[in-house]
Amino acid sequence: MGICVGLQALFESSEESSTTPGLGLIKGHLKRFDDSSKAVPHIGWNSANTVGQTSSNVSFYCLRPSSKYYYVHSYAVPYTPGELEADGWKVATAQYGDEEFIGAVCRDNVLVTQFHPEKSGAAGLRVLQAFLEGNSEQQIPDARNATEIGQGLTRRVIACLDVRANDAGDLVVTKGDQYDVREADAAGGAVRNLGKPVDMARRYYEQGADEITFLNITSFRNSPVADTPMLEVLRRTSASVFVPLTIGGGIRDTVDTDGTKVSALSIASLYFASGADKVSIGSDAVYAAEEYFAADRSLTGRTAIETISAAYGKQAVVVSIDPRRVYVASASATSHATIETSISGPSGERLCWYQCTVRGGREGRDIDAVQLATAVEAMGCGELLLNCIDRDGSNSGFDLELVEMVKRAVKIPVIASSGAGKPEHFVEVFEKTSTDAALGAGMFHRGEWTVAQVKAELMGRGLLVRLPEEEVEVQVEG
Ligand code: 1PR
Repeated sequence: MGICVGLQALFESSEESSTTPGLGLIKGHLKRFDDSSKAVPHIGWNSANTVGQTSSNVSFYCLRPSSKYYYVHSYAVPYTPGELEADGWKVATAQYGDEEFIGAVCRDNVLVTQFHPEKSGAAGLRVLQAFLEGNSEQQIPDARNATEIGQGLTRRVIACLDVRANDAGDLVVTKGDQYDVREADAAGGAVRNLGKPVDMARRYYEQGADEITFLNITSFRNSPVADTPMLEVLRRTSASVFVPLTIGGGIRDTVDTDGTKVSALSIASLYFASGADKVSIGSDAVYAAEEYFAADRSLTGRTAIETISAAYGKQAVVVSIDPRRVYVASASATSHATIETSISGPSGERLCWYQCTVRGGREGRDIDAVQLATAVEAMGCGELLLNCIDRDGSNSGFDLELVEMVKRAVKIPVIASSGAGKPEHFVEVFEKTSTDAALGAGMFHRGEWTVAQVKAELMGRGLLVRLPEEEVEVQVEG
C-alpha cells in the first residue's frame, strides 16, 4: 500500500522532477494542477469515487462514493477513462476544478491512494482496515448515481485552539479578545481557561472539524525544546484524532535552555514526529519577508519556511499572518497598498492598510499583509492562516475585505480566521470571498455553537461539506 507520494512513485514520471523516473508499475504521468483559476496545493476533503469506473455498485477497499477523504498535494495523475482499467487496475477519481484525477488505484494486493486515509476520519480508517484484512471488493451500500452525490472539494471548517500555561502552570486552551487572553475582572486578570487541549481537540473531531490547529501562543520559552509540552499534546491528540493537525508557535531557529542551537527545521521535525501534519510560522515569517524585500526579493534558502518546505514539502508549511487595520486619510499617506473599506475608521477614514505584527500582536512592523503573503509564497509556504487582530474574539464575522485582498494576491490556499461568532459567518465568508477554508475558536470553546451546526448551516445554503461518519474501532499500539 502506498499513500500520497507512495502512489506517485509507482507511476512512470512526474513534472515535479522530470529527470527522475518513477518505478513505472502503473502507466501514467503526474502533472501539476493548473493554478490559473484555483488554489494549489489542492488541500482538503474530496471524493474517491469508484462509481462509473468499476462495474456498477462494486467498490474496492471500502471506498464509498459519498465519503470524503483528505488530500494534500500539488501534482496528480489526470484521469483518462479506460486507460488504467485496460491494464486490470480499478480506479477511484476525484474532481478539482475542471480536472479529474486519480484518487486511488488497486490491483491484486496493491492499493495506492493519493489521499491520506490515516487523516480521513472514519472513512479513511475503514480503508486501512479493509486493506489489512484483504477485504478488496465489496458492494457499495449507498451506490447512487455519481452525479447525485456532491463530488469535488468541500468547504473546510477548522477549529483552532490557542494553548498556553496558565498562572498555575497547567496547560490550557485560552482565547483572547484582540489577542488579550486575560480576564478583565476584579480577580486580577487570570489567563482565561476554556478547557484541556487534547479533550477539546477530540470533541471537535467528533463534531466533524476538518482540521485542528494548535497555536502555542507563548512558545514555552523556558522549556527545553525536546520537552515542549505541545509535543505530548500532539502525541496524545494524534492517537485518537484522525484529521490533519497543525501546530504553530515558536517555529524558528532558537537556542535551547542548555545553550545548544536548534534550527527551525529540527523543531518542525520534532513536531512532525509527534503527530503534526503542518507547522505554522508567525513572527519568523515576518522577519524573513522583511529580509526578502531588503535583498530585492532574493531567496537565501536558509529561512525556516524554505528549509522546512524543502524537507517536508510546501503543503507542510503554513504561515500565520496577524495583521491589524491602519486607517489613513489618503493613499499617499502610506507606502503600503490600501483598500477602500466599507467600515470607516475612527475619524471617518475610508482607506486602510493591514499592518503585520509579531510577538502575538504586540509589535507592528513596516510590512503589510499582501507583501507578507506574496513573500512567503515565493519562499515555499503552502497555505496562509489569515487572522485579523481587530476581529479576533469579536464575534462580528470575518474581515471579508482582508480575505479577498489576500486571496487575490496569491495562488496558495487561504484560511480565513478571526471574528467567527455564529454559523452564518461561515456562510458569509464562503459566499462573499473565495477563501479556501474558515476557522473558528471562541464560539466553539464557549460552547455557543458546534462544528456540526456550522456544517448544517453551510449545507442548508447548498455549500458542500464533509460530515463525520460512524466510528471505526482502532487500536493504536506502542
Ligand atoms: O510568532 O511563530 O511564535 O507564532 C505564534 C502564534 O500564536 C501565531 O500564529 C499567533 O497568531 C498566535 N498568537 C500569539 N498570541 C496570541 C494571542 O491571542 N495572544 N493567538 C495568538 C492568535 C488567533 C487565532 C484565533 C482566531 C479566531 N490567535 O488563531 O484563534 O483569531 O478567534 P475567534 O474565532 O475566537 O475570533 P510565532
